[in-house]
Amino acid sequence: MEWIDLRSDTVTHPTPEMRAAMAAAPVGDDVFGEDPTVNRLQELAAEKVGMEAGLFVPSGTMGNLAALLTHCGRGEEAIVGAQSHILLYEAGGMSALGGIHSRQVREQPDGSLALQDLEAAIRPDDVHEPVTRLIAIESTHNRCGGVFQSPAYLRVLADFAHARGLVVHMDGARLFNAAVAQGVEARTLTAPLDSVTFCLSKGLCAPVGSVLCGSREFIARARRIRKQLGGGMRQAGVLAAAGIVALEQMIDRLAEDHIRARKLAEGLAGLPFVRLQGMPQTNMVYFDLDESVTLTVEQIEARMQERGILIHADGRRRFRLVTHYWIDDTSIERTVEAFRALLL
Ligand code: TLP
Repeated sequence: MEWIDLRSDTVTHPTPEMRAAMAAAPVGDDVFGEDPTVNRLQELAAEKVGMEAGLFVPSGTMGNLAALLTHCGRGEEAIVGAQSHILLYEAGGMSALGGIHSRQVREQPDGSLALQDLEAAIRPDDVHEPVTRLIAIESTHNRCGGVFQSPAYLRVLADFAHARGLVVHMDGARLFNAAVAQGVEARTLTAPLDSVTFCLSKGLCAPVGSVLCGSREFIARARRIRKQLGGGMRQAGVLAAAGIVALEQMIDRLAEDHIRARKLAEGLAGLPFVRLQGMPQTNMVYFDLDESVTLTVEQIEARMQERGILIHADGRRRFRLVTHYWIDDTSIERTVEAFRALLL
């Protein structure tokens, strides 16, 4: 049976071009800065996001953590979205490992952080309070439905933060989904910001890795933090080689994933018991099942699995389905049909 795996775009496997590039990659010791393939990936990444330098890291989580530990000192505060991945799904790394205090601001339905909420969250200069240092923004925003932030908003956010002596870090795990969905270059979104992490291993299909980008001075400091975290890799060029293919060949095709997510959402919206969170902007379809459905989400997951479809519940009645390179038109039709057969 061929699996249809809609649990995440993290399940993607490397393409044949990536495997070939990995086999042929020239390598060196990257802790010494001597791996030519890693260096090429980092330069390419920095160029894509309009920043001076990049740092190859094993995961999006490490990229975000290294950014926060580089920008913020112990007892300082990072303003994060209440639904953000950094806050909810990174095992509290910033506080556990960096002593960084989080201040949570509720996202708007479009995933943005409202400037008036940010203004209210910034601490005054008062010895009782932590020092606000950073604002983290997520785009695309996972729990808000894979929604993206516009270049105009990001510019305003950066100006707002800089005028108050703060920095902006973007968790851009799916930055290129955000760019492709808006028909803009990634750098148009990120250039005003202070740092960004993006992932090579999600919709872009590389097997491992993310890149943290920022100024040359910031990345030099982040490099030492990566070493502290155990993320200094040696002949990592075999991994970076797949990342280069990801950046050179896999960005534009993300548009296909967005079209399929929309088709999936339209198909599911035609079923009476489905409440869509909204029409997908990128590759994520979030929906709730109404109370008329008597099966639990665990039973639904198991029955779908019997039909060769892997899905992931995200709450008592909520699912998130994610499209990616290994999901084709037939997968979408089969999934809608399976939901219909199971629940009608
Ligand atoms: N997200 C995963 C799970 O952790 C939830 C997924 O399946 O979507 N930022 C964002 C916005 C993410 O969605 C993720 C992964 C990360 C960071 C972390 O990336 P990794 O898994 O490489 O550490």
